[in-house]
Amino acid sequence: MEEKRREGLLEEKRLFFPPLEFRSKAVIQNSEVHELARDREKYWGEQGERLHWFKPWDKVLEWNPPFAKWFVGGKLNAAYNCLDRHLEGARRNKAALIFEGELGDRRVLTYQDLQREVSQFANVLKSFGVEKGDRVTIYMPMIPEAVIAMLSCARIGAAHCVVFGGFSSDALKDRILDAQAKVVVTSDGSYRRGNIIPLKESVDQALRGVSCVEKVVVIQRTGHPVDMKAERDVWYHEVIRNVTHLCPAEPMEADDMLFILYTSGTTGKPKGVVHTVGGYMVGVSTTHEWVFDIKDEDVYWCTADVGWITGHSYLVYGPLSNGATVVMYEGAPDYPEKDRYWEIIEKYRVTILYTAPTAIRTFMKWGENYPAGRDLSSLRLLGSVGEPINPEAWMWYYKHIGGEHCPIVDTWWQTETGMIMMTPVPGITPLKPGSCTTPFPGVCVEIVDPSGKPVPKGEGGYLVVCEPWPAMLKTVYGDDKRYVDTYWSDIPGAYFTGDEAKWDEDGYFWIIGRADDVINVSGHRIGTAEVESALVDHPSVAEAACVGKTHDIKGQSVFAFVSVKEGIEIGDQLINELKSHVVMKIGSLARPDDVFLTAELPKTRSGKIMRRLLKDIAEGRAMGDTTTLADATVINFLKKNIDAHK
Ligand code: 6R9
Repeated sequence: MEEKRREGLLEEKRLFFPPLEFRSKAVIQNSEVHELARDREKYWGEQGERLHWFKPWDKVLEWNPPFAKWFVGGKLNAAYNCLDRHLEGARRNKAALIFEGELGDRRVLTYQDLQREVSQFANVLKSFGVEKGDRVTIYMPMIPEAVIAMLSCARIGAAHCVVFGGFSSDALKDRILDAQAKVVVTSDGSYRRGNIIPLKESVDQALRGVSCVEKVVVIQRTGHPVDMKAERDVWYHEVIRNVTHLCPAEPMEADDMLFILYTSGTTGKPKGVVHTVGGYMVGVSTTHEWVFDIKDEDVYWCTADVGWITGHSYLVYGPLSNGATVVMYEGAPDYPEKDRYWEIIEKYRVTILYTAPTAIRTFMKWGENYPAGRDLSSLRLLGSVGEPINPEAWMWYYKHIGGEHCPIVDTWWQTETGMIMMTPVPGITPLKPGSCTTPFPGVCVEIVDPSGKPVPKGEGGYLVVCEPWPAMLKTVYGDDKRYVDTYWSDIPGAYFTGDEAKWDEDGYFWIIGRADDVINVSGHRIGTAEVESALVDHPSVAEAACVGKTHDIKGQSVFAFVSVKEGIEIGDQLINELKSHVVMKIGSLARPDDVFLTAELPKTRSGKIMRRLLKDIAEGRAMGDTTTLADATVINFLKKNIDAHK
């Protein structure tokens, strides 16, 4: 796929126009919106008006490259904008969250319910000494309390750091320490395919030797026995009892921190991406309304976990700021049956579905009988995010889920961009299967060569953002230098996304994939350096190098080449041990599908591991130029043994 896109073999000519029925009712019908947003500051200033400000801003943007301040002088609160604002009118008793548990249990929270519980929990956090600017780590399953905890932090001005529940205790510990969190919010466990994942146990392990965390709040979800440490650990249902639901929302400077979210990069240490209140809220609120064409009567379902940026921006802050009804599902798509998603859509009459290509490819594999057995006629719009969607999967989604009448919004963006950056605007943009089409109004994205010069249409290069945008990250937590080095140093004058892309004669963008050492496994970013350092941590390993291998369902999988220390026996047992070691250090999402053991890794004469060759080997294709190799016997060994490995 990646190769096909790069070499231009992907000749996708099909064009799908917005159905008249959709277009005539769309939020955005004026096809000139992109033109009208040319004056970016004016445009984003107008969009700022959609929020409630305690104090209006003085200036839309202050730009000291590469540091931006949006809505300077303005004061607002994200939780207030997601909740309180909706309580005055008809939305007060509207469902904000429709939660469906894996076991089939359901909970509906209206805007009023949510506002009350968020205010109560905000008061609980305050009683634990959490103040504006403090950090709270949230390590939770997909249950309403995860959203409640996030909004409670936002209400009092503490920054939340949500860590995906699939991360191991080691990974959790790194993130708690980097953020110096004061409180951890977790649950006893979470359900996955009927099994219990013991989250509290991971928290206990993570907190060994950690002194910054003063309290651990535990939500009872599974009810299995857990250890509660005296003084430190408290049950959510106990501490929230009898707490007042009056808690004024803290007026925050637009540029204050709303949250930190960790993401993988090219080095072993995950980066704490910092998002601010004002710009982020304006960015996600605007894009959520325009891209998902959101109306009051919609039932909107985003399948992403709150542990990822998609969960933050398009399960919590975007939709709630727009007063939407959001479906939240706890479990796996194949539990108890492979039609669980379609059952949920049928049950709640979902109108908008936002999911990932890896899920769509999995559904394709399971076959169209599953969706065909359910009534999906309520759907009117579909979305995709996380990785390039291949045209076959796009067509399947369009036909078998959307019944050939729902536009698909393929949305390109990142943890760092905070908001959708490239996407169709569904009422006006003709769609090409596999292309995220064009930049969102008010966003400037370009494809450039290494010197920063835009490449002509029909060609490819590095994907950059050339103007500041409201939901852009403020910095890397505690490390401005890393922010500058990582994003603003490769391409002169622009933010480098780390992606490679092409644009066609019509100006449509086609993402090829990551240009850096990041592997996209099922839409999750895995840094090769992170997996490598997990492997090298094992006592038998001398050196490790990982590459991404094309995978039918996951997009890419991790392929690890490992050289072992002298005297270590090579065999299946060690391979399994190494895979488990990576799971323990990072989490199962980083488990290598392949581990190839070797005595030596191929290196250049200057000692650099030749990843390009490893990638050729992993993909099973002819090897490129090997002349710079220090020792050709290494590669011959790899070549010979890779067949045995298959
Ligand atoms: C939102 C999110 C970001 C990376 C990004 C790119 C890939 C995301 C995509 C896409 C092609 C799309 N990506 N959306 N590639 N088409 N529609 O996924 O954030 O987890 O930070 O990942 O994902 O490579 O650079 P994040």
